[in-house]
Amino acid sequence: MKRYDVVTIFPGMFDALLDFGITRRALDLGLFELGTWDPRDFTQDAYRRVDDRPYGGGPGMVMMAEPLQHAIEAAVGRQKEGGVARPKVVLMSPQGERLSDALVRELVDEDGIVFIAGRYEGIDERVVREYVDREVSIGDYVTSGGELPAMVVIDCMVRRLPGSLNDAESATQDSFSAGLLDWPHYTRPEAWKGSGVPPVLLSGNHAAIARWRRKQSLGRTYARRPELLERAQLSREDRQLLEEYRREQQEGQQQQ
Ligand code: 4FV
Repeated sequence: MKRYDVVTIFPGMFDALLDFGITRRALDLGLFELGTWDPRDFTQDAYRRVDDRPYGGGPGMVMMAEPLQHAIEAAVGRQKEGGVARPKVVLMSPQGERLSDALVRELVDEDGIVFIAGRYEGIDERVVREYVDREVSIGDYVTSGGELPAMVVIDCMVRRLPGSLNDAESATQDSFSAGLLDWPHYTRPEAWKGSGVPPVLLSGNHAAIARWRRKQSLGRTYARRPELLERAQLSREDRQLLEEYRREQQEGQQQQ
């Protein structure tokens, strides 16, 4: 069982993970536990203040060190009580390592993680130095808080926990782990708005279907994310499939 704790001033946001879909079922199966720790609960003042103006001036507010200190220490303490020898503290921030399938696979090996979900302009840097083991970013843009980014990471990890996905679901897992984009999907009805389904998918010929799907993954990755293709280990057959895809695309364009 994995233990995830989140330091957040909006604990209710995590119901989105706990009450729906695959993560809800994984929780019910006891594959992971999730706790939330609100820094406001660790304040002494009547206003339960967790933010203050930045030293050096400038816009916005910064999350104060003390409420965070007590919330982080309480979360780490809970992890150790639960048998996690060395809980990792992960700060979600745009300054972090870019989240990828590879980083998800690394993080899912941790027995316990305490996520810090910042708000405002960010958290006091001394807290980062004192407690944070890794900073992780979900992308080069700014969200209004670290909660949604933390949920993205937790969702990606929980999907990888053994027993979390049934066979049908695990299929979707493979695309990025193979380093390629996914192939296109079709379902009933066979005809929709005058457009049909690629005949190979109706052929029942599983080898031909697998070949078509691999070609689509390679071709779409080449067209949309060529940098992924550079990192993918392509077989000689893959190169042939890609050549075939490109030729078909060109022929398709010439016919238009
Ligand atoms: C973010 C990201 C992110 C920055 C200030 C929260 C916000 C605010 N976290 N990947 N991109 N965080 O934008 O992880 O406190």
